[in-house]
Amino acid sequence: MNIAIVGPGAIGSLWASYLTEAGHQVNLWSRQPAAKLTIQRDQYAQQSLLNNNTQALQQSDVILVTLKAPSVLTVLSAIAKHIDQDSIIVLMHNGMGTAEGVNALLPNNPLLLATTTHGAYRPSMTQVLHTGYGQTLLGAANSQGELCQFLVDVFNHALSDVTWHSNINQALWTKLAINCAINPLTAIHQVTNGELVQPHYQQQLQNIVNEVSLVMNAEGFEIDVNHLLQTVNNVIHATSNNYSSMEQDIAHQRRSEIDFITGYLLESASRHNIDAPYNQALYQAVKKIEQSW
Ligand code: KPL
Repeated sequence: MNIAIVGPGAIGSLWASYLTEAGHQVNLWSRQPAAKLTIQRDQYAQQSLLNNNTQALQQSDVILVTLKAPSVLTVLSAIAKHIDQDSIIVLMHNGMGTAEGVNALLPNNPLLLATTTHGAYRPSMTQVLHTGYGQTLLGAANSQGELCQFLVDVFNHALSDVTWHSNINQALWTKLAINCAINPLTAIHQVTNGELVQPHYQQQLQNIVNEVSLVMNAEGFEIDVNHLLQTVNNVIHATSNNYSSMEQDIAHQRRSEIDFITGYLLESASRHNIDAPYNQALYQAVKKIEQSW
């Protein structure tokens, strides 16, 4: 297949590399001006891919968007004129709230949402390291997307384990809950995920997760608060040496995904008339840091 990767950061480069290896014709769309970009994954041979080629983008059967949530609509609006209405759009990022805008921008395209637990790290512009094997879930965000379940086989063949989720929003909400718990705390205190096992953080995690589970229940997802807290703690243990993406954004004075993580939660809480003071305080603390730059 012809596959475009829009926003080849760590996760995008990882998929670009595996999809190329699986025999697909992969092209990139990035901030870099070069007509070709090189990707070298782990110890494998370099791959040279077309970059910012409007014809390749137009001919793409699948457009995998691995941009961070705050950039998704801006970038897709800028390149919408080069996107064919039959191209399947797949959004893969932390946080929620971009699908509505993309559906409005490209109403005829099949739209899928994905979430992955693969770990990837980009030590330089041309290198990507696959730091942890994980799972990828894929599901439809519009009726045309419901017809694209076959993509599971395409992606699974390139980088397993990929499964179809008939209610992808439920999976995305669980990932949102994990990010609401881990990301703002690690960003504000500039600590690794593993630091959150300390008792004073555990109390805060409990408060955050209590509020998130109220909102999730109001959204129609039956969620057990203790189970959710356990899931958060499992992720903290599994990624204990990592700095969360929000920690890294704040450390490098880059705009974080707070509006699409805690911000998204707070919007939903307010729609359901639920008070979420702990999450509200974390949201404001992260915003205050961003505004101080
Ligand atoms: O998704 C993550 C992130 O850093 O954004 C977690 C799961 C918290 C891992 O660090």
